[in-house]
Amino acid sequence: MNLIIKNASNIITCTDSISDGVIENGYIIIKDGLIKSIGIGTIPSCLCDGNTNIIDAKGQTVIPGLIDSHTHLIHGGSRENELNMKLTGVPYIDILESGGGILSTVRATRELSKEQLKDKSLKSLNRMLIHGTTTVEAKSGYGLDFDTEIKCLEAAKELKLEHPIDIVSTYMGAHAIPPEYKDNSKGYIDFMCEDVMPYVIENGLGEFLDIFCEKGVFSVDESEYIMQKAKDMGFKLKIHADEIIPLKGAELAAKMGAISAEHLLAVSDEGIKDMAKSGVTAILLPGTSFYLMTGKFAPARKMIENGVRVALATDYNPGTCPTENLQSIMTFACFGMKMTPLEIIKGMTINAAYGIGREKEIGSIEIGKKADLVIFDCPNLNYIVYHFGINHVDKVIKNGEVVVDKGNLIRK
Ligand code: IZC
Ligand code: ZN
Repeated sequence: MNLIIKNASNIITCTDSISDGVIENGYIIIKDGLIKSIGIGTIPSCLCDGNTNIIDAKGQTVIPGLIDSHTHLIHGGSRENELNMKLTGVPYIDILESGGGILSTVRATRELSKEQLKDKSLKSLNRMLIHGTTTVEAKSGYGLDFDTEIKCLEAAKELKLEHPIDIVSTYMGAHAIPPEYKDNSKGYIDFMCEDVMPYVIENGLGEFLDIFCEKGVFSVDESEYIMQKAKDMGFKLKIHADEIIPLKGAELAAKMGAISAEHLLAVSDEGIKDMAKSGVTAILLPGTSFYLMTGKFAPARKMIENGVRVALATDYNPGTCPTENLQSIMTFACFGMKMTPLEIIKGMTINAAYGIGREKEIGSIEIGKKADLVIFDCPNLNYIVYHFGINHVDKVIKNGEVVVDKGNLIRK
């Protein structure tokens, strides 16, 4: 079955160019799951045969499927108990150091079976899909021991086959030091490098490796050591950098040739220049900035002015950003970091695609790319960001198939 979207008030193509890429009164023709043609006005009649499903998108805006390029999708439990601590001013790192935070999620994740983790994550994937996300990056890092990390990565691999959303997997054993290795970070790093990473790469369980490079977690030197080992094994690199304390994580990302550096609230001017020069994508997580309650956001405008490619993601996790909804992140990016609606949409499409190495297949409305699209019940681009706190999605199209209609999941 072929698919045509016609009469779209606006199509935001998000092509990798400086032009706005906005087509008014446009159409998109989809064949075999791919974008075949894009145009303005009336569809050439020869293209409408009996085997074509036609969607009239009058009054609506079409964008590429949203890409959530930074999530901690697979985990057990929740952390609403931390809310009161946060309100009384207990810092995030202090909660972690006292055995809470990430470590409380580690305990909850170790308790669940693979099937239970899959059931919980499936609900999150469904929430993502109805809000317009068609591709998601998913990190491990709440198991830390061998069996639980592998259980989480296997759960992600199975979900990828079972759910319309494409999942890109990242091994993030370097998320915290587990209690078994308390005061023995060297022992834990050796265990990751010698026991876990080779298994992950050999079994196709993780394409990327990520590290929480932060004071009290993994130092810059430890991060560099792990990144070098990972690179030698064939992982592509990501890093949680300069989130709370300015440690020069962005500089390290550039030095190591990482595909992305993430968070960057405390990035230095040097770090910004290095990222621009080395082509490291900045993945900013303004939902987390909001949730940390420090009032501080990453300097998105400065990064954009300096030529850094800026992507945006949820950071969906149970501690610092419990939301699967990228439309909420649009609000925080606009009002917290002063990004424009076009910068925001590109941050969740083409720039996010670069952040996960998928820019050739997804992230823009271009001939030959996958037909992953979102139709918002909004007359123009600005409206999507302006009217906040609700779900604007009318339809989601994944690989040329309608998977969400009138805001509801289509169950097969
Ligand atoms: O569970 O607190 N920053 N990792 C690094 C997180 C936040 C997730 C968490
Ligand atoms: Zn994260």
